[in-house]
Formats: sequence, structure tokens, C-alpha cells
Amino acid sequence: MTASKKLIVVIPTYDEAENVGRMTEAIFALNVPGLNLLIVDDLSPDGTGRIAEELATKHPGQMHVMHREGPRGLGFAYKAGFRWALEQDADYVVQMDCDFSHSPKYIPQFLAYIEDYDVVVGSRYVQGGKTDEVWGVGRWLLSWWANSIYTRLILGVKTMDTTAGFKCWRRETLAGIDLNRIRSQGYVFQVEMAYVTERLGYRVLEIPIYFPDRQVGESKMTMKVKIDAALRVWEVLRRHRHLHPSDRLTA
Ligand SMILES: Nc1nc2c(ncn2[C@@H]2O[C@H](COP(=O)(O)OP(=O)(O)OP(=O)(O)O)[C@@H](O)[C@H]2O)c(=O)[nH]1
Ligand SMILES: [Mg+2]
Repeated sequence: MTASKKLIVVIPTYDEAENVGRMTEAIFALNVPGLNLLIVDDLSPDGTGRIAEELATKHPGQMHVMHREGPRGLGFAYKAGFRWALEQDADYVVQMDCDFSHSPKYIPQFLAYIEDYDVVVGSRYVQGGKTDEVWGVGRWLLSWWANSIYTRLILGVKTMDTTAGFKCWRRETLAGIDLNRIRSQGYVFQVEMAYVTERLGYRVLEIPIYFPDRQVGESKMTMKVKIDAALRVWEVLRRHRHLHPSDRLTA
């Protein structure tokens, strides 16, 4: 990334009071020129939004907090955050979780590769990628199968980590995808974005990351959520199977 470019890191939060401070400092400690941070909080009951506001006063002009009202959801939060980033004239947008499963240390690598691709994806399931050591073989196999086999074969995509949530977008890619097309929440939001990206013919690069489990804060992940996500992949297929590169939204 050249010095004159603007990067906005978008982090959605829901009950991340224990992580948001450490994550903010880790992001700014990268000292990436032109880096801005947007926290998109869905009125977290644990006060994450208020803590983020306090942090923003320490990084004037570089950190913004959005407080969403109405129904909460990862998809709603990301769409609002991406739209804001585009309005702020970001050249590049990074999306990531607040719980340190996505290490900020990969951001400079993303920025090096984004010069030649339309989106760079931090992937657990390409060579060199890795999940937390505490995962047993069964958990790893189920996740690998769901991402790299089940979802990938239904949608016919090349992406191996179809639910990856750590990505660096070029602004043209996010604009061309047309966020109005994207309807899903949770894991399926990532799947739908990945599918539309490939249907529209954008150049995707997956780079390996190590994905540790969240250390603090509560997990909202249940088997019901996983099964629901698996079934919704079919909806994503039906909704977007007819898309072609000529359907990119042009300004
Ligand atoms: N704004 C907003 N953020 C959310 C919502 N749900 C989850 N998040 C955030 O999205 C990111 C990913 O969510 P996680 O809870 O880590 O999901 P996960 O990694 O599948 O599951 P665990 O790490 O096991 O909890 C985190 O930064 C969350 O705080 C939501 O409804 N609204
Ligand atoms: Mg997590």
C-alpha cells in the first residue's frame, strides 16, 4: 500500500468489553500509514460501545464508533460499516473479529498482496493455515469439510475457507459487489460475500493464517447456528447463481 492510500479496518463488536481495548491498541501499534479504525457496535449490553468511545478520544480523527440500533447481526453491522468506509473514501477495507482469532499482524501482509488482487482472504484451509491446537481431529475435520468441501462444492467456488471473516477488500470490489444484494447474517454473510465475489469474477487470494480460539469473552457459537448456516448455503446459491462479471455495479 502506498503512503497516500487510506485504509479503514472495520470491526463489528457484540459484548467484547474485555477485547476491544487490547484490539484497538494492537491495531494502532502496527503504525500503518493511513490506517483508520471503525468499531461497529450493536448496543452491547456489556458496555463495549462506551469503552470504544473512550478509546476513540485517544485516537482523534483515526478511530470512529458506530452504534447500531434495531435488530443486531453480523451482516447488518458489516454492511453498515462497509458503506460508511466507502463514503469516507477508503481505498482499502479490512474486516476482522475483535476476539484475537484474527491477529492484526497479518494486516501488513494483506496490504502487500492487495496491490495485485481484488480481495485478500486470511484462510485456515490453505497450505500453512492452522486452527487452534486445542481443536481435536473431529472438530477440525467437521470445520474443514463444512468449509472446503460442502460449501465449496455446492457453490462451485475456489475459495477454501468459505466462512473466513478476515479479509482485505479493494474499494472497487466492495462497491462492485453491491451490498444491497447481500442478505445473510452470521457465518452465511461471509459465504454470501465469497460467492458473489467469485460469481462477479473478482481476483481472490487466500493467504494462510493461524486461527486461535477466542481467549476471553463469551462464545455465541452453537451447533444449531452451524446447522442453520449449512442449510442457508442453498439459499445463497439460488439467490446468486445467475450473476456474471457484467453484473458488477459500476459507479
Ligand atoms: N456488531 C455486531 N457484532 C457481532 C455480532 N455478533 C458477533 N459479532 C462480532 O463479530 C465478531 C465474530 O463473532 P464471534 O462471536 O467471535 O464468532 P465466532 O468466532 O464464530 O465464535 P466464538 O469466537 O466462538 O465466539 C466478533 O468481533 C463479535 O463481537 C452482532 O450481532 N453485531
Ligand atoms: Mg470468534
